[in-house]
Amino acid sequence: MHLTSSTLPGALAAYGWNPRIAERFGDLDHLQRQPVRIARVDRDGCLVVTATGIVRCRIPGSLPEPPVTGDWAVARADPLAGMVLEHVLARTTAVRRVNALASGDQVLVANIDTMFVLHGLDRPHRVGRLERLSILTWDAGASPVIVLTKTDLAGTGEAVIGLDDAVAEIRRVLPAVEVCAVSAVTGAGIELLDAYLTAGATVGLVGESGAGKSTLINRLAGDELQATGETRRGDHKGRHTTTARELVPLPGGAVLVDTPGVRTVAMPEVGRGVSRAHDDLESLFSECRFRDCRHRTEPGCAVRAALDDGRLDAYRWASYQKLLKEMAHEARRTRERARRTASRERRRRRVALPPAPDDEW
Ligand SMILES: Nc1nc2c(ncn2[C@@H]2O[C@H](COP(=O)(O)OP(=O)(O)OP(=O)(O)O)[C@@H](O)[C@H]2O)c(=O)[nH]1
Ligand SMILES: [Mg+2]
Ligand SMILES: [Zn+2]
Repeated sequence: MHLTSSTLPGALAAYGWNPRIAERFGDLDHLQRQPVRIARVDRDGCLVVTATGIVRCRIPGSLPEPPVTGDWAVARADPLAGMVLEHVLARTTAVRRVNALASGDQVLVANIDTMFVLHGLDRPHRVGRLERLSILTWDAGASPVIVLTKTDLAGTGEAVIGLDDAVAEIRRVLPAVEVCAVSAVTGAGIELLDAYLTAGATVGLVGESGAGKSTLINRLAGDELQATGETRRGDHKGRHTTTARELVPLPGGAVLVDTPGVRTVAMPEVGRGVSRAHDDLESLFSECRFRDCRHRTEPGCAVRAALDDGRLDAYRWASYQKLLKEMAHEARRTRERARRTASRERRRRRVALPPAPDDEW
């Protein structure tokens, strides 16, 4: 039997296979070469989904870039080495983080359509973090949805933030992003997520350790597929239970990507994500009288005018400025670090750099 895009996909159907993907593979008229999706990457290779199931696959050193969870690739069955990755398809979306230890960014998850950015009501609200994760998602070419979790705790001693306050603050700072509130324990609000979980869609989940990513995945899957961990008493911090990025198929045909908890969110240099989050605000800039207006005391400043007549929320403007300032600061630091790393590299050629810690985005 020839494995062609018309005779596939078998097990691939549950892992985000869709007509667009089929087209990108074309016809692989070979028994030995077949389309696969990377389900998980670990130290000595990866797990890939093939038409006939999940198998271990070798990653040859000759690949120009390492594969990441969510990648689509062509693999061949080698009589001696088993499955070997041959090449990785160009990514439709790629969530990146700044990699301070090596030059360039590092891709974390590939080919997601939507990212659920989770935050639990049992944790102090830091809207800046949700904003950064949303911007990273837009930068990747995917759409963020902020998911407030643990709504069953609202009004109890366990919740440290109010649901309405949290939603109001997100809407104020990030009016462009969708917000859903759910409880993975009672199932309340879960149906709000259905709109994104269509057959063939890939949805990533990010958030601090303990935010409830794996619990939500289990709820959506209707099965205890992913390990979950109690949060610490007192500050409700998570225990970094999930340690790898991993594809989890849902009964309805969507596939989720569970990820390890996020500690810090380092931003790449200002990209399209910021404009996606704040295009209404940034469009004011073109109305300022001076092209180089700094929106402080300049005459004819459209931002000042909008602040004065209430069209622009002062809190949002302050938070936007804070974001840009922090990002500029980080970009400087990253460039400086990259420069130092590069010169150290030149001095000590062939000394391998340690990999970046997996859970720091
Ligand atoms: N009350 C309540 N508890 C929840 C809810 N969702 C998750 N939890 C609890 O929160 C704790 C952490 O959940 P996990 O799903 O392990 O969190 P995670 O985001 O996957 O964490 P890491 O894998 O460490 O990044 C567990 O004790 C869950 O039972 C919820 O909707 N309501
Ligand atoms: Mg987890
Ligand atoms: Zn101005």
